[in-house]
Amino acid sequence: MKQVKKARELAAELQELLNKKAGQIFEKYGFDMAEVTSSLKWKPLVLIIGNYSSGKSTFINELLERDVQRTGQAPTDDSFTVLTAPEQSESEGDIPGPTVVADENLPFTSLRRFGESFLSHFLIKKVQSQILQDIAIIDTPGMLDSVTEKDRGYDYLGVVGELAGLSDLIVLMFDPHKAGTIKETYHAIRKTLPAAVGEDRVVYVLNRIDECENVPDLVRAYGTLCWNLSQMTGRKDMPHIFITFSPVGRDITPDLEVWVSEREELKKTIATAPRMRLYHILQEVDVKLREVAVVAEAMENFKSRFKKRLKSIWKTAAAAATGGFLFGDVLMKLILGFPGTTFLESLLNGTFGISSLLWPSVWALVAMALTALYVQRFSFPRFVKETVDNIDSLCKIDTAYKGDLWKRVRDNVRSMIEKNARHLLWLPHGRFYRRLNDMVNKDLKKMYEQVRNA
Ligand SMILES: Nc1nc2c(ncn2[C@@H]2O[C@H](COP(=O)(O)OP(=O)(O)OP(=O)(O)O)[C@@H](O)[C@H]2O)c(=O)[nH]1
Ligand SMILES: [Mg+2]
Repeated sequence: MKQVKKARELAAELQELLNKKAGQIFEKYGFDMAEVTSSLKWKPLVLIIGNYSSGKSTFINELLERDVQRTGQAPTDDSFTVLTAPEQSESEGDIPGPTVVADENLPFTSLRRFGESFLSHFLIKKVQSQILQDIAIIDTPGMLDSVTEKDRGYDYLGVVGELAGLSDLIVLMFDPHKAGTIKETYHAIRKTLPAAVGEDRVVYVLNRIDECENVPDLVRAYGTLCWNLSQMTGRKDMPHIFITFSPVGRDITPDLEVWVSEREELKKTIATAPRMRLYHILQEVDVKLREVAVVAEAMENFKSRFKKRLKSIWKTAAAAATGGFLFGDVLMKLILGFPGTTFLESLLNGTFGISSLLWPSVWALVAMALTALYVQRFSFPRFVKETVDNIDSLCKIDTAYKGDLWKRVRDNVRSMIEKNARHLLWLPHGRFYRRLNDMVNKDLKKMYEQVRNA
């Protein structure tokens, strides 16, 4: 409870910091602050996915200390159910999918794109329960090898990926019978999860181990799961796998007794979701700020390169203006016979007066104006085109991580320069860059520290 309160305070603090220090910069570069802060909405989410009948709903009922979700040996759930506690004035009940995704105060609006057929398999279930005051748990239909997308009528893996992106913890549940390759599981982990979320939010569970006949049987199931996971995730290290079973209503033999505490550990891990959420928000904000900082850096390069080019153009312009000043009227006199006495002549024969400066000044101004026109009409557009054609030269990539950041923002930078090059020359990109870096290195670091101690 204390952790939840702390999490809320920190979320508010982070929101304020972002608005105050980065709001203006995001706006100038056309980034959507709401995209970052939308994850601050609502409760921490725990997503439970896995094979059918691996015991997802049973585990949820155990967490809620109530029989809320239906359980059974055959594939039971065919819906994505978000379980949460009702607000103080509300009573228990269901909210259908279309209403859920239409509610801007909930984080599920992005699920609208999965269509009617999905929405009829999506709902919020409000249930009185202590744990649901602080977190929301999503129960999902089990993964089945034989079921194709067409049978389901919607993009199941797409939905899992989207929900995984919103979630703070993702529990991936297997059971000993199906620890082998399950194509859908494979796709969900390999393709959707790592792209949408970091590996640190995935909790692996080998469930129903009471059904193993003996220890060798369990070791084999565990080994198979490890092998398959390493194939799927491509990780060199093995993540911790919780080895558990549901003790409710079962005889706990001496063999099984050692694993009871593992179930408790798993439950404790679920309860850390609020703190995990803060980590994730901080990670997301961190990445976003670094992305925008890369944009600022590229823009600063764009601006300073143009300044350099302008400098050499102005040198020529100054020479042209001096030439115009000294010899413009000489040329005029040669061609038009006018003015009678040129500026240089007036200096030599001692007739110099203020009026002698008239034509030299006019010619100097003409030279300057022509240069300005040249820059405006030819030189600058050419510079913009050259930059756009060679956009990667704007960012110095010294680490693979920076390369990734650049890849994500490069198209934004290109289109900003194409559309708004002139305006960009007037923005203080260097200052923006320093402020963003400061936020990452000082403010966020301090917040990471606070979360760690929360
Ligand atoms: N022996 C044993 N049976 C379990 C355990 N956990 C769940 N079960 C049983 O396994 C069956 C499937 O459990 P569910 O909780 O419905 O599984 P699920 O993963 O929600 O299944 P779907 O909703 O169909 O994907 C039920 O009959 C449960 O009673 C366990 O740890 N050990
Ligand atoms: Mg179920």
